[in-house]
Amino acid sequence: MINEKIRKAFNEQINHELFSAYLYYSMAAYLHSIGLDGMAQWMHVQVLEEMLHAQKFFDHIVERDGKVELEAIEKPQLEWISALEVFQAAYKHEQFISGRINDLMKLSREENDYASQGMLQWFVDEQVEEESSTSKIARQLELIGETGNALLMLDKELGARAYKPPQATGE
Ligand code: OFO
Repeated sequence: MINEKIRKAFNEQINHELFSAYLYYSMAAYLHSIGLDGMAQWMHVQVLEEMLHAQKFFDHIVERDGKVELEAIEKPQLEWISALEVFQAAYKHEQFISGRINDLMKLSREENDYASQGMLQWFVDEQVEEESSTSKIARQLELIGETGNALLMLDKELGARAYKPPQATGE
């Protein structure tokens, strides 16, 4: 049985993960609106990954006989000034999520919840990847600027990203 403090904190994290999906959906819509369909595709894959993150917390609560309680999802930002600003914002958001995951790990240690720590370690590793990918794209956009062939080439490259469904292990 999951302890009440952890159950509440994980419920809140489901909301953060669903908001992440919603934010990246909004970023995809903006990127489509300025003609960068490849970068929008990259964001669509990110949306699916965020849904999977929410599902992992949902499943963990249910498997340990807890009740999931969903809250309203905040409205995301709708406009940015450039693709660079989008990816800088995505990087900043991922840093915020890493902080949340670290707080959850700290709580699960204080509560001696070893089952949660195992699950959260997957997220600790995932956040290293999420911060790295968004920061790398933001740095590339800083280098190449807002227009020109290099921007279109990066757009094409990012458009090749495909969603990889989780393995049978549940990860
Ligand atoms: Fe982007 O890692 Fe979940 O929120």
